[in-house]
Amino acid sequence: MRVLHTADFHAGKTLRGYDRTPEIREALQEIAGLARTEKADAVLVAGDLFDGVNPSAEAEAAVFEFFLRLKEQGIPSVVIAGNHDSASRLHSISGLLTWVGAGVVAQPSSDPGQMMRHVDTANGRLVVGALPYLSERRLIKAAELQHMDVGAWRQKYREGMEQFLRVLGSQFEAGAVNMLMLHATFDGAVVSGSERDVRFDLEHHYTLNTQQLSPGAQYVALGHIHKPQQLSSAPLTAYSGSIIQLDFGEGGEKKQVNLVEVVAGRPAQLHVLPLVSGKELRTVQVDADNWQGKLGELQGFTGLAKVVVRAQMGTSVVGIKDQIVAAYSSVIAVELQATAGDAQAILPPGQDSGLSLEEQYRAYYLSKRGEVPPELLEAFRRTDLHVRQARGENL
Ligand SMILES: [Mn+2]
Repeated sequence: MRVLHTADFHAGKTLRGYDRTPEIREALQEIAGLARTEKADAVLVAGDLFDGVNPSAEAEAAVFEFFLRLKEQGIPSVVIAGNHDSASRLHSISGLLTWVGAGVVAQPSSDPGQMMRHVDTANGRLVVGALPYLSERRLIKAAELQHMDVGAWRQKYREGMEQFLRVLGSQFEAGAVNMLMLHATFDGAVVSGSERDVRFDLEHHYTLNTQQLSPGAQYVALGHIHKPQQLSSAPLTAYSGSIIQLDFGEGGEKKQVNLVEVVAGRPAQLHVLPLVSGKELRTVQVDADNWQGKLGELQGFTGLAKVVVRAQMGTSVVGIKDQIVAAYSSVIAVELQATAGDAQAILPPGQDSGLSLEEQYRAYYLSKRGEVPPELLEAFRRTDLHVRQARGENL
């Protein structure tokens, strides 16, 4: 049996106002094509089909077209909701999607049968324990939080998830190919570099361990982390990653889908199928007083670029942004970076500096009192992180 695993489409994604949906649609067409040419018996989609809970019509068209293509090719699929998806919206169309052969599990259930999907293929029976994204907030009641430290909170999340995984594993069938699929962060996962400080995010993130996975699973299909990677070989566990480079942190990253070759009762084999759709993302660093020369590398660049301008003390940066954008059509973002002592180089108040919240805070502190003490910066980051988590701005 051949099972194609993909995830993290993020249809509807915009990057600094630039709509990525056409590229995502093209990548989905590429994947449907691979499913046919690689003779996949089934396709697994491990969450984050959409970038937001209220996707654009174009985003919906791209995703629904994908499932229609699979249907035309006679390839069934199993789908879970990710943290970016609206679980209730996906649930509301799950009945319709069943008609094109897509078995959707949008919400976790106390009844394990509701989270199992069975696919009878020409090459045997596939059983998938499908656990959609489960927010830590939903798992741990708010009332409990006030009396628990963060470590206990994380432990509780792990135990709760482990219970779900154990129950799903108990539904596996002898004589069938058994797999798990979930949308979560695992210990040891390597994240893409990011515009935001994802390393910090991960340290404070709720994580699972591959040792918590049912040994009966012949393959564990993961979604959530955008950098494709294999996490463990027993059980065989992997992220397929996002299908295009979604933000500048993923710039230059090779994207892929995973093809799993497996028969009942035997170890599975994982094959990487590279994807070629989607624009390349690139970040270029230049100095404010000498930006023209360095930007030469963007000549003929057909991807999307971000330019980081390092501003020296006393250098005027007013107008640079407009000049760069006018000169290079691939540039969709220009950021100004002030190093210690350069706070005054930032644009006059009221203008969009292009700095992250943390950079703005550092610049502000610098202009008032000097270098930010590390503990204070740490506290600021943590607050910012909690605000973003509360908004659901995860990975
Ligand atoms: Mn994602």
